[in-house]
Amino acid sequence: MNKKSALPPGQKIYPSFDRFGLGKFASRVPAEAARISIDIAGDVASGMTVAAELARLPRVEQVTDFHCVTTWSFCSLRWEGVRFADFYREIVLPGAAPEGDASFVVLRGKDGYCVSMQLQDLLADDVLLADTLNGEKLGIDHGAPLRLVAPAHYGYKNAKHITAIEFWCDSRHYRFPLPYPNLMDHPRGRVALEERARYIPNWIIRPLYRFLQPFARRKHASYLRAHMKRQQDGHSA
Ligand SMILES: Nc1nc2c(c(=O)[nH]1)N[C@H]1C(S)=C(S)[C@@H](COP(=O)(O)O)O[C@H]1N2
Ligand SMILES: [Mo]
Repeated sequence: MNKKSALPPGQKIYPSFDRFGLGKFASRVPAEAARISIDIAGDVASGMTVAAELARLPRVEQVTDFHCVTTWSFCSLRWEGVRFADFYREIVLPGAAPEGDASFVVLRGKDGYCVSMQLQDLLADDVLLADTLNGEKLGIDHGAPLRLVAPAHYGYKNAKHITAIEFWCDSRHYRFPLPYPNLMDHPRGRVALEERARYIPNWIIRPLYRFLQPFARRKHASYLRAHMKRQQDGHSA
């Protein structure tokens, strides 16, 4: 269900929820996305790889809206997974022991994408590591096997295909995968405050992103179709 009221500033409803992202990642559909495995690294006492432990955390279900920085929104998505806060407190803290001020978090995807989040934002109640969307196992289009769901933050903070999460004391080891990374990646990216980018005013960013949106959409759709076709051909061969 999609609704028209109470959208955050500068957002418009798009009628379907499709695979989307930076143009540069459209062609990088991960080949293997069945098995969850997250490397924990950064300024930690000991690195670790998390897999089966996730199943021990309480599962939660939530219905939230999704807002892409390029101004499209889709409302009422039903996600299931575990709270990031539980993952952090039950698994990361005891297992990896991050340094006290390691609050600059970098999430990395199997497609090479990466994005930063602040630890305080990740610990919010509505931030999930999700493996299920609308009652079905996450597909390759929406971030299989596991993705971040942070509804208060723009889509680009919601990393898909998560393969590593790093806890750093500063941003030295991080570069957002766009030219001018320090402009296009807002340190927090909160939707309600329209934190789309740094320094550039929203009256410039909104029309620019609105213009670019259909190109990114088409590119992502066409590589997804090619991927699905390859898979089908592979299975029937
Ligand atoms: N790994 C990865 N995560 C990503 C992206 C990406 O290209 N790769 N794109 C981001 C952007 S810009 C958006 S809007 C959402 C899109 O999520 P969807 O493909 O499930 O619609 O994923 C975000 N997370
Ligand atoms: Mo986005």
